[in-house]
Parts: sequence; structure tokens; C-alpha cells
Amino acid sequence: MQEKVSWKSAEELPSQPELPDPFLRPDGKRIRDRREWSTLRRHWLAQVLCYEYGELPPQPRGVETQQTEQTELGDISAQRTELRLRILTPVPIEMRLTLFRPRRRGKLPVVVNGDLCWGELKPEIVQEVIRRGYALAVFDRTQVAPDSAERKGIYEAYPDYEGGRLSAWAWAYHRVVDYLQTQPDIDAKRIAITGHSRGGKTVLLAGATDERIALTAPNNSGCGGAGCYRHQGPNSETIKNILDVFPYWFHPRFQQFVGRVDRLPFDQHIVKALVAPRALVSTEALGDLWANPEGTQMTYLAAREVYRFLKAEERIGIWFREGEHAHTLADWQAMLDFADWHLLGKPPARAFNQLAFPNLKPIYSWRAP
Ligand code: GTR
Repeated sequence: MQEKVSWKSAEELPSQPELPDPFLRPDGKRIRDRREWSTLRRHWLAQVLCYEYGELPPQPRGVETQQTEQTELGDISAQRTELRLRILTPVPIEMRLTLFRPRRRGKLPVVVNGDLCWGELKPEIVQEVIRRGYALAVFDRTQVAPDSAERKGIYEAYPDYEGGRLSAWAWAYHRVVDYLQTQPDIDAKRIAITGHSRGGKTVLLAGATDERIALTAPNNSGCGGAGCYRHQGPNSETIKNILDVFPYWFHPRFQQFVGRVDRLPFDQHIVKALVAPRALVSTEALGDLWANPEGTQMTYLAAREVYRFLKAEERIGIWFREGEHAHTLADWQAMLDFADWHLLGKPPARAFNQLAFPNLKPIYSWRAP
């Protein structure tokens, strides 16, 4: 059940220059017992949706599918299926989905990516996912809501809908999960989602809001994603920067935190903590300063306190590479190593707790109880 927030304006909210303590209940007491987390999690979820992204659209009546084409990919021993999803909202929404399945026995773990709006995935990425035994579902999130202020798609289905594009796109991921769960050859307990940049922000939100997702992997997601608002590394994107250009990605209520980030009741470490104890890895690029790699390390360390509290410390990871803003094969390989470890039970192929900024001081004084 979704909690309702009687929201306050930024002036009424207390100033919190430190990262807010995720273990602090609204009544001012800190939780001590793991069993108390699920109630507190619901509180944080409601806060995050209320002040930042807006609620996700309502559940549709269902999702219908139509298969349009099937091809054998002999070279990589896989099958490619083209589908059309028809999402049964008051005005139905059509979305294209491409599903690659490796030719293997048994139920398949699957990776979902909604960035088809930027073009097909490179063949070497598809090949790598397949080679490791995962199915791959690729779709275009902008078919649910365009990446502009235009109120098309979901906004025609629900004309009063107030959530921003990130919420609408996260909802699109959930509809792909609805479909995958009906597929007998897909392992519904091993669904991973990944996306880049604005697609990475989407993925973090989608993972935070749907417990059917086993692994959440935002790439270079920065501001509005895995980056911290209260710690901005050099030349990183601020709330003002992002809202000047992309106000429609967020709920209009977020605007009031421009220049008043200390009034925001949470920060992005809490969005990460909503995923806990499910697996979460963010892949980052050291040359992508706009996406705030320093601030992403900050949210990793802070959210790890929640994972530690839930006895799942290893299930949150971070991985940095050299280079610029992109979703490279190296990022996919890091994500797949994390998936092999946490979804398939293989020994970890690399470390996911290595800090790029070992001297960065935490901007919070609390720790896991
Ligand atoms: C930028 C935006 C970033 C990031 C990026 C992208 O213009 O400021 O937050 O989302 O676009 O999606 O590539």
C-alpha cells in the first residue's frame, strides 16, 4: 500500500545539511531492529515520490502481446523475437520489445534495457549477454512518454497524471517485467534492469519501486539518479541545471529545492536504500564529471549502511572506469559480473567496493544501528 504524504513546502521543512539519516523514523526515534525497515522503507518511498519524481502511473488492466517476427541467430546461438506490447491503460499504449534468448535449457535469467530510443545495442553487447546465458529484453521507454514536455502516451491515458517522465519510464520497465513474468522459459526471480544516463535514473527509480526486480544497474546516472545532491563533485550537474533543461523529468514539486537542497527530506542514498536488500550496482566513469562520480561514491557508502543493517552488505556495489559518458561494453561486463555473483551464485570476478575517491569525507555522521 502506498503511503500518502501531506506535503510541506521547502520553507516549512527543516534544514538538513548532512545526508538525512535513513534509520530515523518520522517520530524522531531511530530503528534498531531489521524488521522495522519495511515500514520505514514505505515512508521513504512515499517521500521520494512526493517531492522528487511523482507517483508512478496506475497499474494497467493488463499487457497483451503480439509476436511480429522471429529469427534464429546461428552465429551466437540465440533466437530473436520481435514483439508488440499493448498496455491496457484507458487509452492503450503500444510498445516495441525485442527479446533475445540464448539457446539453453532451463529457465533464463534476463537483463532488461529501455534505451532503444538511442538505437540498437551494439552486437558485441548482445553477444556478451547471450554468451553468459542471459536473455535480453530491449525496448524504447519513450514510447510510453516522449522525452519532451509534450503530454503524449501515458499522459493521454491519464490526463491528470502529475508524475514526471522518469516515473513514466520506470513504469514502462515494470510493464516489461509484467510480460516477462508470463514467459515460462524466463526466470522471474532473476530479472535485472539496466540503463544509461537519463535511462539510468529511470532504472534506479524502477528498481526502487518494484520488488520483483532482482538486480538494478544504473549506468552514469548522476543527478536524479545515483548521484548525491548534497555532495557535488567538480563540474557536476545540480538540481538547478537539470530543472532548467528537463523540468518534465520530475514532479513540479521538486522545483522548490533549487538552491535549498538542505531542505530536501532525503537524498539519493535513500533512493538506493529503497532497493535493499536486493542487488544494486552502479557503473561510473571518472571522466563523466557532469554525472558526479564523487557524489555517487557518497551515496554508495551511505546506502551501504542500510544494506549492512539488512545483512546484505555485499549486495550493493559500485564500479568505476576511466573515460567519458557512455554505456560501454566494459560497463555491461561489470554489471554482468555482479549479476553472475548475485543472481547466479558464481564467485565474484572482481571487487565492487573499490573507491575512486578514498579521501572523500562522508557528509553524514550516522551509521547503521
Ligand atoms: C544530460 C543531462 C544529464 C543526463 C544526460 C543523458 O543533458 O543533463 O542529466 O541525463 O543528458 O541522459 O545523456
